[in-house]
Amino acid sequence: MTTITLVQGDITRESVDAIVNAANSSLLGGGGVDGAIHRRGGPAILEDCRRLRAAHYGKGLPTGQAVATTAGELDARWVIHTVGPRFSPQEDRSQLLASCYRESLRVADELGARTVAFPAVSAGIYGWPMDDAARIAVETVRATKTDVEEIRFVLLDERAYEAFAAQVR
Ligand code: AR6
Repeated sequence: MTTITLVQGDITRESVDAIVNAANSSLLGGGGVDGAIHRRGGPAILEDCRRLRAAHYGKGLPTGQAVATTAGELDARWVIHTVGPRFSPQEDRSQLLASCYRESLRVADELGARTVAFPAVSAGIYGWPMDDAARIAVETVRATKTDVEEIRFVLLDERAYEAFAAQVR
């Protein structure tokens, strides 16, 4: 049984087995939640990202995939970095966004993580409309078979929280 919970706040303050990062394919950090995770988690996360890049992702981590690193100084064991698609009004990229959630849960299962915190992937700098991002997130995790016991969506502001709450209700 997997439970879905919602929290309004900063994901870097959560205590869970794994925190999911809305990264970019370079894995070298950025703004938004990515910037916050690297700032608060410290340099060990970037060191791990650089190692992964050198070993496997010289061309970048493809959109829709996920990979784990240490969580550094965060109150978690791992950060799972996933690359969301940029929103496009011309092209339906929702399968790529769904893939971020599926792949992150697959990596979480490989690690043995039981509690996983997700931000609203792609719904910030990548421009995805929040209601649609919330629908895809909740529908996808509900449809994914996983050993994760708690999937916690951590939403920075009230608007995002309400969008997810409308899907979970
Ligand atoms: N805790 C929880 N949610 C947060 C936090 C936080 N500390 N900070 C931001 N959010 P974004 P994206 C929310 O832009 O759209 C980066 O530069 C934010 O309000 O972080 O997938 C990467 O390197 C929004 O609702 O990620 C990529 O280049 C959600 O998290 C690019 O941005 C996602 O916003 C990825 O863009």
